[in-house]
Amino acid sequence: MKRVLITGITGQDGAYLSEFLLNKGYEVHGSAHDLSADKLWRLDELGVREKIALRDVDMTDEASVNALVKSVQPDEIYNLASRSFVAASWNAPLPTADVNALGTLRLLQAMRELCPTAKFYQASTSEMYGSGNQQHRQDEDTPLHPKSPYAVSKLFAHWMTINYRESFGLFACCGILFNHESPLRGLDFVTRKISNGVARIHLGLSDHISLGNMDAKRDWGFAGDYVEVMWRMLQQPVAEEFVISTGKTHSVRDFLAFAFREVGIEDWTKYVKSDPKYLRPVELQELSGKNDKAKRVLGWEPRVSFEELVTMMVRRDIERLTPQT
Ligand code: NAP
Ligand code: G4F
Repeated sequence: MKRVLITGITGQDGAYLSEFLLNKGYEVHGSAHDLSADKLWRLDELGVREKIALRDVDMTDEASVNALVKSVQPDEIYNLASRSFVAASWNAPLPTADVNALGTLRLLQAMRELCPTAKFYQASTSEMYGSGNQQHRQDEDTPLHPKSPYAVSKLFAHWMTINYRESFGLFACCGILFNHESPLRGLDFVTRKISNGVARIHLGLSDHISLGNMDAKRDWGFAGDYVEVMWRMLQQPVAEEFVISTGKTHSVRDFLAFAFREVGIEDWTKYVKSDPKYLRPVELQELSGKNDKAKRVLGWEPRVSFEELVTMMVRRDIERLTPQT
C-alpha cells in the first residue's frame, strides 16, 4: 500500500484529495496547524476523518516538519498547506511568506534529506500571473508577475520546487491551478460567500450580501475535479508543470445571477451591496487559463460546469441552514 502525506489536509483541497486517494487504496497521512474540532468539518462531511492519520504540524516549525516527514516516510507528498486568502495577505505579509514560501522550502529540504525518492506536488496558483484576459489566456509559458504578497510567496515556493528538481533530481512538480470551488470552500472566498448569502436570504435569515469588486472575472472550476489532476501529475514519468483550468471565465456578477436564479430571484441587485472594505490594494481583473497541455499529456478535462458548480454550492448551503426535522 502506498503512503501519502498531505499538508493542509483540513482545507478544501485536502479533504477532496484525501477522499480521492483513499478510494485509490492509499494510506493517507495528513497535517495542519490546527486540528481543533471546528477545523475538521470538511473531513467529517466527506466521511474520511477516521480513515486518515492526522498530525498537528505548523509549516513554520522546521523541527516539526522534519519529524513529520521522518515518521511518515511517504511515497507521495502533496503540499497544500497555505495561508490561501489573497485579500488577507496584504495585512499579514510576513506570516504569509513564512508558511507559503519558507514552509514549502522546509518541506522540500526535509524530503531531500529524509525521503529523496518520494514524489512531490506543489500547489502553485494562477495568482502568480497577475492579470490576463480571454484574448491572452495564461499557459505554462506565460511570464509571471505576482501582484499580492500571497502571490509573491507562492512564486518563491513554485521556483524552489523547480530548483530542487533541477539541483537535486527530486521528482517535484507544480500544478498551476486556477480558482476551484465547492461546497467545502471557506466562507471568506467570494463564491461561498455568495452561495451562503443566497441561502440565508432564501431562508429569511439575512437581507443582503456585501461585496467588493463585482466586475472581477475568474476561471472557476470544481475542486473535486482538480484534486484528481494533482495525483495524475505524480503518476507521470517525468515531473513538470501543468496549468489546470476550465478555460472559461465568469464575473462575480455572473456568479451572483446564477446563484440567485437557483432560488427563483431574477433581480438580485436589491439584495447585494457594495462595500469598499472588500476592495484590494491591487486587483486581478481577469484570470483565464489555457489547459491544453493537461488535456494532451494527462488526459484530464474538467467535468463539472460553472452552472452545475453554482447550483451544487447553493443547494448544499440551503441544506446546511435548513433545520433538520
Ligand atoms: P485552504 O482551504 O485555505 O486550505 C489551506 C490549508 O493549509 C488549511 O488546512 C490550513 O489550515 C492550512 N494551513 C494554514 N496555515 C498553516 C500553517 N502555518 N501550518 C500548517 N498548515 C497551515 O486552501 P485550498 O483551497 O484547499 O487550497 C489548497 C492549496 O492550493 C493552497 O496551497 C492554496 O494556496 C492553493 N491553491 C488554491 C486554489 C483554489 O482556488 N482553491 C487555487 C490555486 C492554488 P487552517 O484552515 O486551520 O488555517
Ligand atoms: O474568492 P476570492 O477571494 O479568490 P482569489 O482572490 O481569486 O484567490 C483564490 O484563487 C487563487 C487562484 O487564482 C488561489 F491561489 C487563492 O488561494 C484563492 O483560492 O476572490 C475572487 C474575486 C476577486 O477578484 C475579489 O476581488 O472576487 C472578488 N470579490 C469581490 N467581492 C471578492 C469579494 N472576494 C472576496 N473574497 N470577498 C468579497 O466580498
